[in-house]
Amino acid sequence: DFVYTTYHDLNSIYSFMDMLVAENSMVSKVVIGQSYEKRPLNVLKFSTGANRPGLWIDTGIHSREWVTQASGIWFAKKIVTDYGRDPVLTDILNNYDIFLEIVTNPDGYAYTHSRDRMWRKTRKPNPGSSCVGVDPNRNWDAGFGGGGSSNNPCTETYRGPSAHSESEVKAIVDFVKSHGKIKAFVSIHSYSQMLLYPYGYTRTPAKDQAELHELARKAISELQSLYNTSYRYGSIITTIYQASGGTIDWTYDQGIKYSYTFELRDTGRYGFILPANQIVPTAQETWLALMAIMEHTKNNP
Ligand code: 0X9
Ligand code: ZN
Repeated sequence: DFVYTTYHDLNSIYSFMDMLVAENSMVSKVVIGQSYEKRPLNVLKFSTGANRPGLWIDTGIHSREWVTQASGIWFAKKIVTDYGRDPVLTDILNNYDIFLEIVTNPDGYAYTHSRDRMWRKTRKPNPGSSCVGVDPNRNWDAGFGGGGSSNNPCTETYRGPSAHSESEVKAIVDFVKSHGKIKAFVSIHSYSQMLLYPYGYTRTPAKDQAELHELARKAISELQSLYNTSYRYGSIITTIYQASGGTIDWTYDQGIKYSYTFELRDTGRYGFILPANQIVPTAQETWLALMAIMEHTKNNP
């Protein structure tokens, strides 16, 4: 049986997904594209009926943020376990499909196991530079090239040659556009213990700022109720720092009102190298916040 209390390599996560699909009729695997190194970009689809609007969750777009992929695995198991048992999740899944991309940057994730545990970016070479990779959270067409992103391929926040130049990003762009009915989009990072909403590229408040702020407050209060983990919350630019070309600014500008980014545990003691005994508690508390966001989305169509 699969172990949720340790970190797994890429092949082990791919096997987990196939096992979950084999054992649960509500789960299927959608391949939305392939990475630069030609790995599949697998999205788990949890669905109990046809033609439903969608809720999106991604983890691991920054490959070194291992607690996020590990939490994504736990969320997948939680969804199949709780459907038909937890009335709130059951109601959500009777009206919405959930899409979960656990390894959003597979080339980077493989590299964090084989060569460099602290690798963040994609693994696409940059012509004219010996430095590899693009920051997939600066590559979206939302204030692309603005403050808090770099044009230097040797930096951790290199935005890439153009918006959506990274196949890992473009695959999600194409998926969101062709689906057409994604109602909430949650992109999960670590670390800092924050729940953030748009914008990151501009100080202009999002038009739904008041509602997004109130829902963030509710979500983090649910999160804190489990292990007393404290989170900050607010817009990206006012709470963490300016970041242009970020995922949820693009999804919000596409009309997905409930666009959020988490920064999971911790606040810096271990940082990206979070001890494995914190995987399950991190996933459990985060799930409560995700449920708050999904339930609010369902109740405010
Ligand atoms: O810098 C980032 O990309 C994020 N922090 S991290 O340590 N995970 O790298 C924060 C950016 C805010 N999120 C979005 N712009 N979506
Ligand atoms: Zn990140």
